Amino acid sequence: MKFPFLLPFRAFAALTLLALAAHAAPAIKIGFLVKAPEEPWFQLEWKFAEQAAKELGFTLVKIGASDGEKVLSAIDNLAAGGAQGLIICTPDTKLGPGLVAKARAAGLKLLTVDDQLVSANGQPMTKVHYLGISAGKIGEDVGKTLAAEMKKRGWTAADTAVCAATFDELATAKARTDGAINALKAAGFPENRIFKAPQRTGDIPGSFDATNILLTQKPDVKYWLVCANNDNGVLGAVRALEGRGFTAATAIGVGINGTDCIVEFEKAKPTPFFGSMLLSAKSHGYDTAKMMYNWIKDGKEPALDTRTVGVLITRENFRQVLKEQGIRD
Ligand code: FCA
Repeated sequence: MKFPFLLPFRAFAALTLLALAAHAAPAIKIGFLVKAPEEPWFQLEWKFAEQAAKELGFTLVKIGASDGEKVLSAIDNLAAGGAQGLIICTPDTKLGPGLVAKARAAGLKLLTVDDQLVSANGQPMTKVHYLGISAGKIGEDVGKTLAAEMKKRGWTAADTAVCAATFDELATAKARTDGAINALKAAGFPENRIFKAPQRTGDIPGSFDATNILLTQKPDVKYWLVCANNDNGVLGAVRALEGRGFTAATAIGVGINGTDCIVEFEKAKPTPFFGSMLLSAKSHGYDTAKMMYNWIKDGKEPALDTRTVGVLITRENFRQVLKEQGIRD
């Protein structure tokens, strides 16, 4: 070794450089909290967010939280762990103002996805960044699909009724079923044969129970058309219909998400689950994660309100469309 006296200096210089590098670019950490981690839709959102994390080089913290208390403690944990941002589909949109205050106090940038926060008076919090679906339009497409399929089969309005499994406490859900009902009415379906089955919870059991009550009240309907907030809403209704002997030949259901109905489409025998409006899990997972990353890294604020579209999938085309969208191999 020629200049042994230089060693301590070199070690010092290397350490200083490392410290400087760490200071110049703090590791980016982003939380992605979803309300129902067991549902395929949210698993796909996470999968695409993870893809962004890998490509851009940040840490993604996935959190499942089914109630408000869990959301608030998740924010504390994220802040303690050095996160700078939170993407959230909250289990309770009415947490709105409290959630915003808590995130701000914790120094977290906030981007809401899927479900928009509401203020104390129930109005959407339009100043909080949000990426969601064009709920009314997608709902209308559900209604148009149901009306077209009914016409194709030659069912009369007198023999047919609509079961709308509703979850009106969630604004995006209400906009979807309202859109479907409006499109059915616009297609000439009589309003007095459109029935709402209000769900107590936003999951499959919630719509199963609600639909069973409706079916008990309307035993004489020959054919049913079904719409709901999402695939799970239609799935619950379909299971209730099957319990009363309805089949793919006597009931038509059209869901929303296109991700939670794949198993249904893969069944050898068709069920009343006719189709679904496939949403873009990639936009909701990858794009939101990238928006948050750019916001933290370069101060590039995302658009306040972004809306995504849906495309109809059925047993006929789902394999091809899922492949095109990178959801299935
Ligand atoms: C809501 C629904 C989900 C999904 C998402 C885009 O959160 O509950 O199933 O449709 O919007």
